[in-house]
Amino acid sequence: MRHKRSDFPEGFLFGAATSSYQIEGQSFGGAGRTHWDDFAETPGNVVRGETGARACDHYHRYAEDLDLVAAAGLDAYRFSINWARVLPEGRGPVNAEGLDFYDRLIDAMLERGLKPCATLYHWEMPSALADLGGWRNRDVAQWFGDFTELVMGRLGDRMFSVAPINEPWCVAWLSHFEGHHAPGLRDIRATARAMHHVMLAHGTAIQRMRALGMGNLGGVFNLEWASPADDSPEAQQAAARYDAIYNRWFMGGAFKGAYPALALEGLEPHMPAGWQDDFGTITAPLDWCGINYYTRKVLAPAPGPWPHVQPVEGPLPKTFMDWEIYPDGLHAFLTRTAREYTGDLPLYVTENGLASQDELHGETVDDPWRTEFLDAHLDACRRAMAEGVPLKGYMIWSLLDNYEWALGYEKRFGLVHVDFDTLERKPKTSYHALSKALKG
Ligand code: PNW
Repeated sequence: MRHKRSDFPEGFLFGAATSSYQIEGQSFGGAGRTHWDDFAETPGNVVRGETGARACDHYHRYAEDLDLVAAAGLDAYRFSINWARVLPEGRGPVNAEGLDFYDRLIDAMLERGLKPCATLYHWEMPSALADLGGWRNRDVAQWFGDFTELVMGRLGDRMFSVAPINEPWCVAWLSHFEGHHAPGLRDIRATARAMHHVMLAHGTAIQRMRALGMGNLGGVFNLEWASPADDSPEAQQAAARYDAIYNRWFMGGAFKGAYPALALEGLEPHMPAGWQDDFGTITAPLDWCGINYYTRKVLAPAPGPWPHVQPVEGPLPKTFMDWEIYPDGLHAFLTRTAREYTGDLPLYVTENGLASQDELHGETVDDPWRTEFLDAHLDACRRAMAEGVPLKGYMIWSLLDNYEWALGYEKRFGLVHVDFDTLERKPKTSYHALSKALKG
């Protein structure tokens, strides 16, 4: 790597991120079903119909995985707590084995000197609650609040940081408008409800954790830079609308107590009654803001129904996800977020990384593109910090190759290669490069 730890301020946090459904193995330890099991088992939704039933078997191999985090010289581990593992029906009876698992997992982090950074919802909606409407049902905010209180009542004293919900855009828009993630809906009314209820659930969970006396609470938002396809006012407008739906809805909700007009123009007629009265909860004060950044989209106007915007092929080199590599977008988001939304609030990059087709040569897994990608994005971070942005840490998605949702096990984001037949872990060359940089 071009970077080393000493290029960053004292105390800057380096971490690796994962999520429960993508690595643990949903079939182990008495976990309940989630809407991802239902979605993945429905033909046509996921490549080869793959599910997270076994995934990386992290449920049984977590000690080995945390050894890898620690041996890399990383400071923090971002993980998620699986709602259906703790509450198989989403509410009611607790699966003690599930709660015990997270208890052991967190102690294992602390034993290795790693800071536990938890997410409470990385998309494991229990099927029993999905059947009641999931994110479309306003009650989801209280169900999620109750789950949060239960889990943090047991584990809250050992957390470094907590965020309620990973990537509200994916939870709401990608899953209810585009239909690419569970529950796989393509329905504007469901979308408007999910867009609002996900923010209400976020604020409710923050309030419940404050009531327990917890601190260092944040939000994790995925941001995607929106570039107009050309200079025409129509393309500029299309990009601005995309930006409003994808980015500004959630940032505006959490930090300004308002949704952007360009998104409301299509969603307002479908919003649940009384939505304007919920901002007192939605803007519950946060201690930090997390940004997950991967790429940008190039956008053109589109005929047909609102939002009249479509992504078009961009000119930049792409990752194995077909996502353009655009580190300038990370710099732009860090500066814009601080300037327009968060001011002096600490920012973290909570996910950044790429899927690649890595090359196996015996014991070596070669992924020079990952090292290059991380360096380019660390450059973007340093530029933003030099301009005064209070960025406090950077986390890589992901520690392990894992279940990449609708794309199954083919898209590999890990610093560590996983053989999905033997489940053997092999650190890639990027892992070794990072480890050297962090120790140097
Ligand atoms: C994030 N999109 O998801 C998630 O937090 C991870 O669980 C996931 O593995 C990672 O990024 C890589 O995909 C996203 O379609 C999934 O724009 C899809 C999109 C964005 C983020």
